[in-house]
Amino acid sequence: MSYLAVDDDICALATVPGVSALAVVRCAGPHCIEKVAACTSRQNAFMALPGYRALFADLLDASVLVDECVFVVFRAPKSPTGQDGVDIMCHGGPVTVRKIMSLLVRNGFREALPGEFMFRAVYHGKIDVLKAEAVDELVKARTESAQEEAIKKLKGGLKAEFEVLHSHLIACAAACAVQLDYGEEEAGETIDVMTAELEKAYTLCTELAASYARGRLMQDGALVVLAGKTNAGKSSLFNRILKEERSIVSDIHGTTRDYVEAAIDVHGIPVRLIDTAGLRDTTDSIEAEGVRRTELLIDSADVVLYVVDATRGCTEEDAERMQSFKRCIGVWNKVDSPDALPVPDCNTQTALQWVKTAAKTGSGEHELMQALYSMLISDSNTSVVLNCSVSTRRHYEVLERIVHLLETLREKLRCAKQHVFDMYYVDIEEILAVYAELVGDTDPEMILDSVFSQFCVGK
Ligand SMILES: Nc1nc2c(ncn2[C@@H]2O[C@H](COP(=O)(O)OP(=O)(O)OP(=O)(O)O)[C@@H](O)[C@H]2O)c(=O)[nH]1
Ligand SMILES: [Mg+2]
Repeated sequence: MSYLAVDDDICALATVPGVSALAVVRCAGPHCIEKVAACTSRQNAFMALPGYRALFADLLDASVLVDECVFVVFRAPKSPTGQDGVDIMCHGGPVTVRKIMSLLVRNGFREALPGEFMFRAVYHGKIDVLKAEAVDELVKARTESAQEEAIKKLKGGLKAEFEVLHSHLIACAAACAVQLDYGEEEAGETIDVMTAELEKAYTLCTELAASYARGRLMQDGALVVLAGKTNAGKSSLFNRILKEERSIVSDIHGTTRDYVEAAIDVHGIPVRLIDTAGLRDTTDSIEAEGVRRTELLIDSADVVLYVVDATRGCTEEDAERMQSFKRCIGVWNKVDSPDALPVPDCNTQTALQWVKTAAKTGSGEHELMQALYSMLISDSNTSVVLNCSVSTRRHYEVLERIVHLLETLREKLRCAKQHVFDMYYVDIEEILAVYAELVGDTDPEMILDSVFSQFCVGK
């Protein structure tokens, strides 16, 4: 089934499946109002409802009561999708929802594809692609910072940055067009104007592309693994960070057998924090499996917090391990103990950053989170000050293409012995065509997969 089949009636559960006070089953399509009305106890009142009005009625399946619902009717074209629509607010039990979906499908609805309602809204010009992407980002935001960033985009923050880029491209195209129309006397001046506009476009475009590292981090988050030898205090630290007794703590070596994970917010970055089985040679097959899992997690971690028991010190084996990790912070734990040894010298022993902690008292936790944040954003160009950062791969890839085209044109302008303005004009037109893709001002089919298939069903 294709998104482009916009003339059929679609339905989907728009709320999270499961037990809840209410659930919303969303319907859209040219005949959806009469189809839903036909399944209610108040068909005539339903059909007479103007848009954005609600009606309380029984939902019936061949005269058998399915649920008592509130129906909100939307009438084209003043509707969220630009088509007729009905939001069915029913009781939130999964069986009720299943029955309603089945009833709708038997009455001519098709189950919507992910993001299909959004697609229809874009298709009918109710919102643009950038706004649809901002809505998707908003519903998927996992930290307050990510949510606030998405709100900025919803309010046109990213679009404003893109429009500045567009204005430079247009200024460049305009200078070129004037030159083409009025001859070549002022060629030098025109080249200066074009070069200046291209430079501005290039700077902004590279900044936008560079902001993707931060944007993606805020949106997708990071995987952080607590690893180290047994009894180092990994689980104690995990519980301390979570502020709850999630992992079992004991002075017996090998207490944690399988990994335990939790979601935390590190200064706005959504992080999956994982407590793992302590690393040691063992003949116990279950513990060995735990160690194997730890190693797998370490391989895919963005950062490893390698916990060392300060009362036992850092062995060569610890140091070697830590140096083999992509990104690692040494956590010198149990500094509250009278037997704690001095923290190793970064330069001589491990060449790593160490943070001193006492999971037992909470000392050093703040410094650890700060160090983790700094390491996580070390790839992001924080010197870039933009209103919004780019957080979708699609935007990033299109921006990279524009950067490349701008570089090529800049070089042509710089190196040409004789300026061929009609050739430059074709190049600028090509850049503008790629720009149109960026803002979604293009054939909907071109961006279907990369945009709408990522959305939730019911959105
Ligand atoms: N004094 C002191 N004791 C700690 C600290 N952190 C952990 N401990 C103790 O060290 C012991 C081991 O702690 P765990 O958190 O279970 O250690 P682990 O690294 O998860 O151990 P495994 O699961 O066996 O790999 C427990 O008795 C803790 O109470 C600390 O900061 N100071
Ligand atoms: Mg443990």
